[in-house]
Amino acid sequence: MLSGCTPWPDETAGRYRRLGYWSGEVLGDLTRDVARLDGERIAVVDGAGRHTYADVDRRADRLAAGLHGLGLRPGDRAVVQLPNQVEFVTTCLALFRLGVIPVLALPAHRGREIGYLCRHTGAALYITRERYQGFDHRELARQVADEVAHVLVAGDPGPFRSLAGVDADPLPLDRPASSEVAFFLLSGGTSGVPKLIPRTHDDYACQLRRTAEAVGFGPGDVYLAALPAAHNAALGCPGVLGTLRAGGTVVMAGTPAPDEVFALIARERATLTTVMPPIVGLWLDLAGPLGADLSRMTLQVGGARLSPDTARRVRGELGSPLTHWFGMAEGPLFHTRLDDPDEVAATTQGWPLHPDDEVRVVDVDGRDVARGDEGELLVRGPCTIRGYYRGSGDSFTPDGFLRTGDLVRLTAEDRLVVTGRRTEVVNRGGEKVPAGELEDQLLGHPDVREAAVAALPDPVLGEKTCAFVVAGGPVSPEALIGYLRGCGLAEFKLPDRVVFRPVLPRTPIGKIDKRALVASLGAD
Ligand code: OOB
Repeated sequence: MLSGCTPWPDETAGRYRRLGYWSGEVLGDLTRDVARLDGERIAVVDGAGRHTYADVDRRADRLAAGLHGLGLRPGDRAVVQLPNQVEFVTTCLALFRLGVIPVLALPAHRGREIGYLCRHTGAALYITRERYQGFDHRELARQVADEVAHVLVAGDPGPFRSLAGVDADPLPLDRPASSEVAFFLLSGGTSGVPKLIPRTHDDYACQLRRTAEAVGFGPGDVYLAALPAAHNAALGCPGVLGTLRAGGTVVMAGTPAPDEVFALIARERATLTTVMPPIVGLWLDLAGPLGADLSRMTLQVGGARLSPDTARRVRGELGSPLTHWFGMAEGPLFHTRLDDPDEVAATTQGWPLHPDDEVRVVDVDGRDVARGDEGELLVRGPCTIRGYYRGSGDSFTPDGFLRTGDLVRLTAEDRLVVTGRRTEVVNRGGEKVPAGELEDQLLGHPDVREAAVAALPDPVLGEKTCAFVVAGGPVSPEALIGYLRGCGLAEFKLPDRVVFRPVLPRTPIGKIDKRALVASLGAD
């Protein structure tokens, strides 16, 4: 396994293989069979058109050969920042085939995150697109150009190399081992800078297979990618990669904005999509007025707390089947079944995805709590990683359980109910803002003496971000936001509110008392 990553113990890996959970499949092969047997079938629909399995598969082979010609070799890393377009798929497939490991950045990431990812992974390559949602990504490319050997740009490359121009006759390439790292996802649940999550071919193929089974997804199905494909929820639950594995069609939406997606759902007859809770609320409000019929599309909802009331409205008002998911990029997945009673989907996150997932709920001392009591969720299983890339801190127990940082309880039927969080992350409707990362950035401002970031309740997003600041000079909220933007922080990490305080309250052991800070807002 790639150095810096933690393999599963031999005995466990052997068992997962013997039981067929890990079947030796590699992700570069996802499109092979359909491309050969039914090549004219549509694999991907995006703003540029309809792309067949044969086209996608051929382009991936040619890109892999072109990258090989640039000197890329198995085990190299490539930071990939592509929005929902066919190049996301062909690039990932090409890298998988070559054994080069994509590091999947979100389109919203900016210089700070991209620079960190390039440095931390020692990436040889940065792949992006010319501009997206008004932002010129070649600007980012300029900032990281010294860190990587090559920059490839989809669209007008400016001073860089064009992604489309990397093209060569296919080469015979060694198939990577299925136990090897296929790609890196970014953590959403941990505090501090995003941790890198090495997902192997074995564990991810297992996830793709089981998630497709869970939602009854097959070759006749059409998946609408409304969230960024680089996020685990849209990538592989079954998402974009699981759809290709099943022989279905992926429809790439640029954004989950109702006017764009409602038209796509109707035109392409989408049968499944994944969204985060605020989008469900938006769609509920606008489907009627915009005359959209979503009743033939299953809604897979997860990423943040889904209010029971919103969940109850889905079947009644949209007529769509609803499945409620708890997921993490690290691998743990729980979900409600499509034949569960509506109330189960409204009030729980269901059962673990895999029959061999081991689930514990523990107190602060790591002891199992009584069923029904709240504690931290620990998970171990065939789709859950055993360590982060280059440093796991105390995120895993000595016997390999991931400490999720989420507070949960189990119902009498062993279904999961998420009740809160132990780690300091603000969950803005599914977009995760690590409090520590934002605090560190704020403290970099010369006029900020102390900073504490906390979540405030929000009717739309569930939570929003509030920065409490002790100023050491004349500084305004607008100036601080401008400063943070200048640091190259992704837009979704900028605080929704900045509040100045003369001092920050402390707990008896001297930690900043964020609960008291949030409570104090009511008194303003
Ligand atoms: C998904 O993955 P991440 O890695 O962006 O975020 C994981 C965190 C969890 O630790 C938890 O705090 C929160 O997101 N979360 C939920 C939730 N689902 C995730 N909190 C409350 N209720 C839920 N249903 O967010 C993700 C990955 C795959 C599928 C779905 C979501």
